[in-house]
Amino acid sequence: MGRFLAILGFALPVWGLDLFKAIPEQYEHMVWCGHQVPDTDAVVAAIGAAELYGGQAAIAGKLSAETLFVLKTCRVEPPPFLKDVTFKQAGLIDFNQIAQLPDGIRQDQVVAIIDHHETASETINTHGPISIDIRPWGASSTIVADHFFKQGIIPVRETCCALLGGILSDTLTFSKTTTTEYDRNIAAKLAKIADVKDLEEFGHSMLVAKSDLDKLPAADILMTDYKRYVVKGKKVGFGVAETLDAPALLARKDQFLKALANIKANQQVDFIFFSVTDVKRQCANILGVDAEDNKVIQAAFDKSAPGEWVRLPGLTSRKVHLMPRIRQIIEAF
Ligand SMILES: [Mn+2]
Repeated sequence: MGRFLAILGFALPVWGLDLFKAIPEQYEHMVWCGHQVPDTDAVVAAIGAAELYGGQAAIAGKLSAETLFVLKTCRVEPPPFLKDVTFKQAGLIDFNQIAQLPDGIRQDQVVAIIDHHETASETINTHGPISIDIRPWGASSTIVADHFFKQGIIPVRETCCALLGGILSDTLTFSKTTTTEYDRNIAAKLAKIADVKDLEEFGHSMLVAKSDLDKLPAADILMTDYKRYVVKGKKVGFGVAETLDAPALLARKDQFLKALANIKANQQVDFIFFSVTDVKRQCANILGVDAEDNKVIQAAFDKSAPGEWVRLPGLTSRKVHLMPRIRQIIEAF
């Protein structure tokens, strides 16, 4: 009987995480983690989720210059690497795709997902029902902050500042087409608590930190915001560098071609793309490395120049503008 109760006691919270009612003391064993290559939104939303629901935040890869800037500005400690954490259950932040699952998390450990991305053909599979909250908002940080406020809980000031950074990062200070009224309203609320007076200035400083890429090798720039996808069984890698100084990166085309070829060979992806996204001119500049990649670019955007950047004015979001077209083409091959 005692054993039975013990099993029951352990079994109880397994599939029971309620995103709408935080019980932090029940989930101390949990880890909250974003996609393999962390961006600011994924990192700070995981920090927020751990504060609200219990457990701890972790990261699966190196932090970007922008994320380090936000954490430093907000006086928040960077989360530890996932491998240093022991945990029983996991909450996924800012992704739902198997291809983006960090090493060290098994699909059957996942009890919650908070995200704002498409559910394509390769969404996580679990053994039981889990809590999933995916909303078409500008940032996962907005969704986490909304859970705090709806439950009448105020995040600590440092977390408010960090979540604000996550929203400004993903929406490029409300300039992206993915921005919603929720992002603006919740950002204003967070800014008030964190005592951040000038959102434009905070967002701009983040962009400057992000654009400081001169000293980085091409391969590192390519991997700073790199996502993996599986489309109809084909592996796709797609790196993005959003920058205020696009010309400096565009001039390094030969280095990027070499880096793309290396990554394609090492990761054995079927397609690889890289976009230097020019924030000033609101324009993606996409590069593929071989005939297969260029065929996809040609079909998706009706433009191609093998070995050259393909300029795509008005297209800035990998999630909304670039990846859906690429996905469509690869699915139709
Ligand atoms: Mn995000």
